[in-house]
Amino acid sequence: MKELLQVYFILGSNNTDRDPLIVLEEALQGGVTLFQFREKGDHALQADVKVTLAQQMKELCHRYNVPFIVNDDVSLALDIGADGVHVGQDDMSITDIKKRCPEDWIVGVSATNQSEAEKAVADGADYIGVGPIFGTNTKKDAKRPIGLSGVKQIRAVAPSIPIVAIGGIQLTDVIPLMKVGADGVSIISAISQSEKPMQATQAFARHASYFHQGM
Ligand code: TPS
Repeated sequence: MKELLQVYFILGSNNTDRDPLIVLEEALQGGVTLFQFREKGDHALQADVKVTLAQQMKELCHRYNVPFIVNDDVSLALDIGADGVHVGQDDMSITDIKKRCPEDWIVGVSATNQSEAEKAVADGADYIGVGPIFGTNTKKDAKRPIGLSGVKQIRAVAPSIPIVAIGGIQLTDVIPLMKVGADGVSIISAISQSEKPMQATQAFARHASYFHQGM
């Protein structure tokens, strides 16, 4: 799991002005290790159109052997045969998801503080998305940024759960975040808004794997 979290890319149709399938393919070519489909916010696709995009993104990810995770929408994830879901604190509980989902599903949850992280561990989450680390324009209802020290505090009470850091992350943040206990980084805009998503992803992948191999 920790290896899969190295470069965790998240994308929805409104995170780019380009064709999201092209942006996703370029990112996959650059070395995304895990992908999350997150169709939320202004002009988010609904119903059939959302299902079709999810299906196409899943097929694309699988062509690159990258697991496909759905944000929040457990029914959609089950319907299209996703590899897991990511939920927030206000979404379906890990316990309820585990009752409905295949045994090998990857189930992740967002955590902003130590108590949310401890609960995620107790509930059997496969990983936690820790953040927002920095300010982010991508998520409208984002909580207050927790910084590097927030990751350090969560790592102290949850020594072994896989942690991915998220929120306003840029390339130069990768090594400092991994030094305080993150196993990888999750990114939307630094890849989706990049003019060259493949090169941007490659650079994230190099930084993250450099750390994994023991710097
Ligand atoms: C793995 N979340 C926290 S900050 C943020 C999101 C979507 C915006 C990042 O965008 N952890 C995981 N998945 C999630 N969906 C969340 C947390 C929630 P940017 O990189 O553009 O700042």
